[in-house]
Amino acid sequence: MRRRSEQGVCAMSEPSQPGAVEQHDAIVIGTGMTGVYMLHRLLELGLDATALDTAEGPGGTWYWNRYPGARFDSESWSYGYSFSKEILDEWSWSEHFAAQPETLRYVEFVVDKLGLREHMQFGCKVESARWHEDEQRWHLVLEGGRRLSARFVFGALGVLSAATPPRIEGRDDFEGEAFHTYYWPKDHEVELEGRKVAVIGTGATGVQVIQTIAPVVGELVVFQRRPNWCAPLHNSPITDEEQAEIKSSWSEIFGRMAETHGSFVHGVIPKSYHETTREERLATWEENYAKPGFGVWFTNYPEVFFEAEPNREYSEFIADKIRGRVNDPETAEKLIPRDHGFGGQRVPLETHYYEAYNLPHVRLVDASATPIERITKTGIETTEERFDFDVIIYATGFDSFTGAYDRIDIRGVDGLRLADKWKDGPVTYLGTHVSGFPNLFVLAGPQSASAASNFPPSIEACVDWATRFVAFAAERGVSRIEASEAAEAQWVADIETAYEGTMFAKAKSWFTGYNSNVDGHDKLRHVMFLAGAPAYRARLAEVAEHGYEGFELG
Ligand code: NA7
Repeated sequence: MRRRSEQGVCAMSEPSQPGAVEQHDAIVIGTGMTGVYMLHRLLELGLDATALDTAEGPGGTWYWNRYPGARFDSESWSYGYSFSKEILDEWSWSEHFAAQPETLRYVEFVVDKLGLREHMQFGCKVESARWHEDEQRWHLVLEGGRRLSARFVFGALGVLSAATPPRIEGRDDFEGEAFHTYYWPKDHEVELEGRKVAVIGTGATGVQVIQTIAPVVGELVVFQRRPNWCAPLHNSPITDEEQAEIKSSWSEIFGRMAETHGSFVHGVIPKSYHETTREERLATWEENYAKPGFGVWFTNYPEVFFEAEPNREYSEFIADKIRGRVNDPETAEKLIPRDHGFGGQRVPLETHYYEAYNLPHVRLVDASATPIERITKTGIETTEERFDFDVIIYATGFDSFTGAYDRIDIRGVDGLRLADKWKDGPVTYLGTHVSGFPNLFVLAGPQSASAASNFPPSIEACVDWATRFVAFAAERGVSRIEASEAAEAQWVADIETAYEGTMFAKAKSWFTGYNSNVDGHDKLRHVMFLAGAPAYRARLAEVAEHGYEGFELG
């Protein structure tokens, strides 16, 4: 292991000779929230670490998703890193739910504050990563042929970073502007005013785009295959008094988040549904519907998440809200999900989303009843109608959890391909390691608690745990870490069990790794740790305390 030089620049990070293999102790792939924090911790340990990213700057999700209306659904002040008091003191969020540009600025602020930029390499697309048993090192090849090698590789690829445009015939024929929301153009302003625009997809992204562009465009047609349950965000600016209050309450805020199932500031109602009257429930639900953030989802009676009748009653309460906000009853009914109850899929939070359908130039097309058949030169053709558009926006989601890993040719012991091992769904131990892939840390990814919670606290938990593990390895002279097959099998079995009986189990959404646009992913997979963030952190701590049980250390 190599210590940082006096100037804080890693000797081995300097540009290598043409054809040479750039050597590091550790390589982090990705410079989003996870990669930034992992890189910081590795440098703190004194390792020679570098972070690679395809993008031209840090930020991950917040670098790419520049579509109109992109913003948090978690409270801004609950989303920042908690590890540095200085960062908490120096950064002030302007809104309770910040928009993408501000969040990107936040990540950049953290990167510069921690002096990480010089350890990051942008415009670097990792094409392959191979484990070399003889050297006990990973070898990476970037697009263009550059080669790097490291003892440890940290996948900080994000769970929603492999964007999936729809598989619709004729997509390349369209002569207007068309893009997936993740790849919203950064080099020019997309002209929307007065234009005919189509949005395909009504997940959290589609909802944010639709509500934002509806008042601006000339004509908007939304192609909805299945509706989601949406509820109001109630965003507002943070006043000076609120700012002062937030800044003096960090320990209470993070303390509360540490206790809740999903590391949000919103916890369940500590009372059984069965001990309440309908009047009491309605009063509570009305109150929550009027409050900001995810309380409308999480601050509920526990039975609403697990039992059919309480969930049906709550879903009906929300359905009535939709009926009350959409003028045309037929459109309102189309916007009410029938195939899953409230909370079974990610609940998009919205600002006047439903009211957008009351605008005379906005139309909702039920793409289940009249499916899109093809994209033409001038627009979209369904089984019933032809539409002309200037712009088509694909808000069609991601190949969640495993997609970003599948897109890199990752080969472990004996050339085993990770994409092959994961072809029927991810297989991990602790959501951090994969048997057959030594010294590869899969951070905040499949089968961890990350996506089942407010990301940053879970990211911090994962990264802190990985840091401790690497430090432990360094102290003991351990150069090879591999999850055992038995521990991995048990973890996967536990993950599967936790899905049973939950509302998520049957939902066709990214929560179950479902994606109709990816071969083999049009089935439900077990991709998340659902037993809650506190249980996840406890399990990680337990494994560490027991000398990293379940790992083979060499
Ligand atoms: P989502 O939530 O996966 O939503 C994707 C949407 O795109 C969803 O409504 C899909 O309908 C629709 N879709 C996908 N393919 C097609 C085709 N071929 N035709 C019509 N409609 C299609 O992704 P988001 O980007 O909205 O959100 C991802 C997360 O990012 C979000 O939850 C936040 O946490 C951040 P379907 O429901 O599959 O019928």
